[in-house]
Amino acid sequence: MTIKQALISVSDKTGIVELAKKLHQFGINIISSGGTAKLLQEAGIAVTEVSEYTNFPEMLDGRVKTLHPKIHAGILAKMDVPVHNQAIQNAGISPIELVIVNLYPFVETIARADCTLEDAIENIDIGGPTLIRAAAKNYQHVTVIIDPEDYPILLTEMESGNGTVALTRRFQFAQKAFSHTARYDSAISNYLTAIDSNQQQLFPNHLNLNFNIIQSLRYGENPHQQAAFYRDAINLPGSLANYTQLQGKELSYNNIADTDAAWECIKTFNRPACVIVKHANPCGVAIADTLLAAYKLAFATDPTSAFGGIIAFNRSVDAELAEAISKQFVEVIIAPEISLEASSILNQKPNIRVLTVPLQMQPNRYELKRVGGGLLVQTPDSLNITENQLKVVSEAQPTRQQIEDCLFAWRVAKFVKSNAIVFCAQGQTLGIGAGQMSRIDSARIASIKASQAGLSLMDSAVASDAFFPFRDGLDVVVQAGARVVIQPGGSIRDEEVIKAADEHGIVMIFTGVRHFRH
Ligand code: 93A
Repeated sequence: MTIKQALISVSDKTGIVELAKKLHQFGINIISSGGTAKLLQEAGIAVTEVSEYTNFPEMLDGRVKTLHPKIHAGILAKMDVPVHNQAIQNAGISPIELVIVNLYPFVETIARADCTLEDAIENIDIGGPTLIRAAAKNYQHVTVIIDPEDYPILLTEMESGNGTVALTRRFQFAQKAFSHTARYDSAISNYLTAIDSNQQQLFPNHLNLNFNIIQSLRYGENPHQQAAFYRDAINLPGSLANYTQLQGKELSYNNIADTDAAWECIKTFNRPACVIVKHANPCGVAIADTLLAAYKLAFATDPTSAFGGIIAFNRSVDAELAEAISKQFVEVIIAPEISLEASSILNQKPNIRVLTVPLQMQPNRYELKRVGGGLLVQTPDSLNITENQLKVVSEAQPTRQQIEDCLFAWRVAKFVKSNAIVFCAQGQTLGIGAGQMSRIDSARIASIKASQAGLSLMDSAVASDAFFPFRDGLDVVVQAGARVVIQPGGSIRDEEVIKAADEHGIVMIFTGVRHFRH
């Protein structure tokens, strides 16, 4: 069946002028909604505006444009069924055999940091999906195009088919159209179910998450496990799932998990910083005036563990830094940018995976942890304390440097698995104790690691991700050399612990919040 009439209504106007010109050459009458009609007319293409065609103006700020029986009966009529044919003829409606629509950019709108609920609602397309679904339902008679990438396919078909599109192709377009509107609606549903009537985040009775596969992985945490990497349909450009890989072997499951830990940690620093992660824990973190200085300091924390680690930076990696990193065995480098010179240096080590991700703070809506037969869901730990939230509880008062050291140690401790003990000085981690079942053991390990690396803990600051249940943990860190301790407080033995700090003559600071990470 030759296409005589087409309806075009597109938000993404890419390639539409060129397509419409071609359709016009096929002798097709083009009907088009306000903005699209204007663009085509400006390009000198003859189009009939929907409002002119229906003799009904667009109304409600464009909420009603194409929602009219004259449009929808023209799309839905089965032209080989005499009563349909007769009915539309009687109503003075002519068939529409081609529908080209793409929808209001709902997903792009909600991805914007400043998107309000009102913005999101206004970007829920009603008329567009109705056109798409009507055309897809009637694929026996109608061709539906929802993706500018399909314009060339459509034209090739029409050229070879003398103005017609083959039924198999129409069916394929209809399949694509219904998948598209389904995804569109689930993005709306996901967004809305996460908001309660008071605009607060809430946990709905039914959690409707939507993730799309990025890649299959060679295996999971272990070679006998299968695995894949998925991206949230709600796009967060500053997140690892949006990585670009510049070189290197395929990412493994463990690479991705560790790189994510490094990337989320590096994003919390304003100064040039370096985070080295091994087995999900930072094994060296530093801030300095340059990335190179930060890298050297971070590496010095624990050179043994840094071997084969994941290294993250929060600035562009330059040639000098690339030279320095090339000297060590590294699995993954991640940064917002890699300079061309740095790239050509890293290229000489083709096994190193080099990734870039835009540096943007956009926490996930939910943190998910699978448990037997269920799912634990929480909002992410995106709390970052500031200096004025600190409470000095000891007799001794902190110096400016000690406050800076504490804030740095606290930021790092948040990314270390509990129980976490982190010794720092002058923007460098000196010893990190992670993932022990008792806090005192984490404290012992942190000080052992510092001495193994030849780093002195004298006059250091130490952060503990949760309170000291007894004074013994505090005694260990003070004996190791700490002169200031930052911790949440809140233990029933706080008094005993504060007394111990005063006995030692050290500074103790409470944050009032803890950062368990299990
Ligand atoms: O506001 S709507 O839900 N109401 C409609 O009747 C309608 N018809 C088409 N949105 C509607 N559209 C959408 O308008 C299309 O899906 C397309 O995304 C957009 C094109 O508008 P314009 O041609 O005015 O730029």
